[in-house]
Amino acid sequence: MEPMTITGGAHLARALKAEGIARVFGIPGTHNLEIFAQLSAHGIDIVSPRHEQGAGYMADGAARVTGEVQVIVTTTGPAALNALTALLQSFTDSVPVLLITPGMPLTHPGRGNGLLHEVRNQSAALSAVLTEVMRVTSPGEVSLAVGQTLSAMRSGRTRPAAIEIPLDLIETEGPGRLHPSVTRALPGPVTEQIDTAAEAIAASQRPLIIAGAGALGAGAAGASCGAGEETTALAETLGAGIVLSSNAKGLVDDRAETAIGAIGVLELLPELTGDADTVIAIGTELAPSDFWPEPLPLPETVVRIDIDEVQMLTNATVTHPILADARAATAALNVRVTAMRAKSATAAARDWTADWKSRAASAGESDGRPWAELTDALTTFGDSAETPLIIGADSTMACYYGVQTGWKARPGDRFLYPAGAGTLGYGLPAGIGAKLASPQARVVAVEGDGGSMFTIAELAAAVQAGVRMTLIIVDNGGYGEIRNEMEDRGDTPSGVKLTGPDFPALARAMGARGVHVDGRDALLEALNEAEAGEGPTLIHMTEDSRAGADMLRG
Ligand SMILES: Cc1ncc(C[n+]2csc(CCOP(=O)(O)OP(=O)(O)O)c2C)c(N)n1
Ligand SMILES: [Mg+2]
Repeated sequence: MEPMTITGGAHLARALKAEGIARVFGIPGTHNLEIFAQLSAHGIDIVSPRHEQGAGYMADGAARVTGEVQVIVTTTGPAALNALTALLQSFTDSVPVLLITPGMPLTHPGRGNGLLHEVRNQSAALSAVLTEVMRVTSPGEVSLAVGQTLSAMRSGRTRPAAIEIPLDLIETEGPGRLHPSVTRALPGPVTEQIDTAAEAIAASQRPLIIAGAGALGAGAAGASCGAGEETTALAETLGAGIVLSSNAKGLVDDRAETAIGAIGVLELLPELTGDADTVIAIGTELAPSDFWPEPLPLPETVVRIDIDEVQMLTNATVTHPILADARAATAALNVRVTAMRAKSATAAARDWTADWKSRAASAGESDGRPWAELTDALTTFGDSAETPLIIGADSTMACYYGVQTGWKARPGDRFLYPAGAGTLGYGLPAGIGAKLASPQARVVAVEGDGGSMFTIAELAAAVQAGVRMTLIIVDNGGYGEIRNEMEDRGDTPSGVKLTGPDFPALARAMGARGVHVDGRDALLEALNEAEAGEGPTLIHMTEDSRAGADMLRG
């Protein structure tokens, strides 16, 4: 804690180390040399992504599976802006990634003088995406910025943030001390809110729980996390079904009687929510990017558990707000409801839930048919070991129509999906970050032939870091979803057909293994071989779909 007179870069590394940051994802440049020197001097590991967007997605994946703040380091201008898309993804999905970047110097020789990497207003660009952006003004202030920013990032709803250090301060010495972060404990539920909510739902006939990644809390991937057990217990007490957002997969067992599944893309979802007489929303934005069919009708009784007060007014008319930690609130609600709930009501609700579970399963199977072999292989692969399976997903049909609904996740598994921003090229780097942060887990990324090319360079980073994981590329000859949308509008598809590389050969050129497979059994065998080997493996497969029939085979 004692004051030291050191460079801004040294203040940064010292503060990060004191905050327990053991690894950063970063790319060095002329403006951040002192930062890299100090990170190394302080024993902080550096992972080398091949693009700043990859760095951001890696950090995002690592943060999602650990619930802990992850740090990326870029240089000024293009590098920081390259990371901004990834930070947008983290912001829209409430993931705590901290960007550290140099900025234009404090003492600047004038506007637009053509300094290397000059940006007119870099912090304004960051502020357009992030709510927490600090530009420091002295070397010693760097550690204060770290302490304050981490305090905010570790309290309440987690979100990404940025600290910009004017590049002249990075190498300038100045006095400063450590300012350790202070974290606000999640609020426990208010008894009165629990009591009135419990009363409202105890008599429900058709109760439905909708859970989002907020219900996972900061729970690390593993057997039981967040409010998973409590959510299942409440569903059992009520006879309610549970619908999950994409990123809440792994909160509960997809095969449980109470689990209707991650069906945010199914057209029947509004019928289900409209048929319910009570909805209990736990840690979910109820956002259009999570639950696609619009509008999503909600019943008169809506109980909402969230730690963000603003969410209480967003995307729903909430009759019973419970502003509290999901786990504690769900547990308290269950205790109260158990005391009041009639057995006959639970039995009747259970039949209603079973009916919807089977309707959703048929609809999911029908929408997911082109990816049935993929999802079946992933379920069998997941079941073959006790360790959690983490899927790094992408904005491809194979993920949102296929794996999201079809893969049977177990409690503790994870589906890292770029839901809010819907970016492309997320799955592979997110998977790399997840594996580095959670080495005991098994990691499979699933990407389309289009999206994968956005960040395929990160396969080289995975090889270098010795990351054992699999990347499955589902090839339909181009931007399949967009092609279908064009056709549905009556347009002649344009700009969507892609002549891809020889994916397995590309992987081998980067030092990874690369194979092509046909069918479920060959895929499963390749997944097992990849898991038994070292480093990353790319598995290429083709898709038998409407888009594939035209672009791949047409
Ligand atoms: C960064 C970014 N650019 C463009 C898009 C628009 N977009 C959404 S889906 C898609 C097609 C992706 O193709 P692919 O990964 O092969 O998946 P497919 O649709 O074929 O299943 C595109 C271009 C996007 N979501 N993100
Ligand atoms: Mg495609």
